[in-house]
Amino acid sequence: SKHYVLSASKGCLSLCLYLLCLRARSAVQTQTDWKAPIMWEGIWEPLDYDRIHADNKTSVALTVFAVGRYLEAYLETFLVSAEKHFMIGLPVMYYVFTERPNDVPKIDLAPHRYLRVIRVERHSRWQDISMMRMKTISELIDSEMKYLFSHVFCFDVDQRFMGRFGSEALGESVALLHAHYYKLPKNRFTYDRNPKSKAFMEIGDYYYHAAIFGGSWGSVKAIADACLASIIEDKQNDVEALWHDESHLNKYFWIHKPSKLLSPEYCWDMSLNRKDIFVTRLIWAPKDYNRLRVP
Ligand code: 2GW
Ligand code: MN
Repeated sequence: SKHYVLSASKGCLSLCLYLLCLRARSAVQTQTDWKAPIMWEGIWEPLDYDRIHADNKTSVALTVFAVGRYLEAYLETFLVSAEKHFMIGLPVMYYVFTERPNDVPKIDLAPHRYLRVIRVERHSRWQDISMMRMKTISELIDSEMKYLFSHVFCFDVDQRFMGRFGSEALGESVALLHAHYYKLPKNRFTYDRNPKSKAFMEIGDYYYHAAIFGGSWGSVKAIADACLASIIEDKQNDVEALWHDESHLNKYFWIHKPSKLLSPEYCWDMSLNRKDIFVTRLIWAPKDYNRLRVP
């Protein structure tokens, strides 16, 4: 029948597109050995994900910390660019954590998008500013986010959205491949190698970047709680993991495999030049360490 011909030709077209994508993406791994997808441009269809998540009434909480000089340096660019690219079409709440709520810039938000500012104390050591995010995230999930949002995504602030960062990135637990390590052999990964630290690991699957992680609120709560417990135990033992919360996150995802991986397109360092990066969805903001890391 006519219908059959139509769907057959549609099937043929999809097959061709599929093969094209496979060819285009033959240089990168698109699935882990535990069958989690690795989201590279070309292997997924944006509208499929958008429809499913709209139907499921998915809603997303984004957490971002802007403490000390990071507030003026990065927050406005982060938020304004997120309004252009992050989870467009879904309800979103930005949770901004800072010690100076009054200095948070006023941003124009699209309908169904909200921003909440939450005061946090400013830890004197930057390592603690970074690590203790896990405590704050866990507490806020418990007191508020779990009642309002299906998913939670946690971000570093020193970055800028440049392209679609949409519902395809959502999953039960989501980890990000670090731009500097996805091409390197495993023996170059900078896991914590000190047996005294709870983050200690000898081998792993990938090197994940703590600048972005997410998942269902339950999964993110479990991630934050486990990392926090390890961080606290390290403090009691007077050790600190090599890359702080990132080391603990890598240990967690080694034991609890993430259900989805994001390619480095989702957090790219523009000073690198790689042929397999077809799009940049988010890029690292330049860092002026001398200015930012003095107290
Ligand atoms: C952090 C380091 C040195 C000086 C200041 C800060 C700092 C961080 C700060 O003064 N204020 C602040 O709000 N932060 C927050 O912590 C902010 O959200 C920032 O993006 C996040 C992590 O710090 P960051 O971006 O300077 O660390 P990176 O880019 O070197 O990130 C990786 O390693 C970190 C641990 O050392 C974290 O795991 C981070 O998630 C990783 O991306
Ligand atoms: Mn960062």
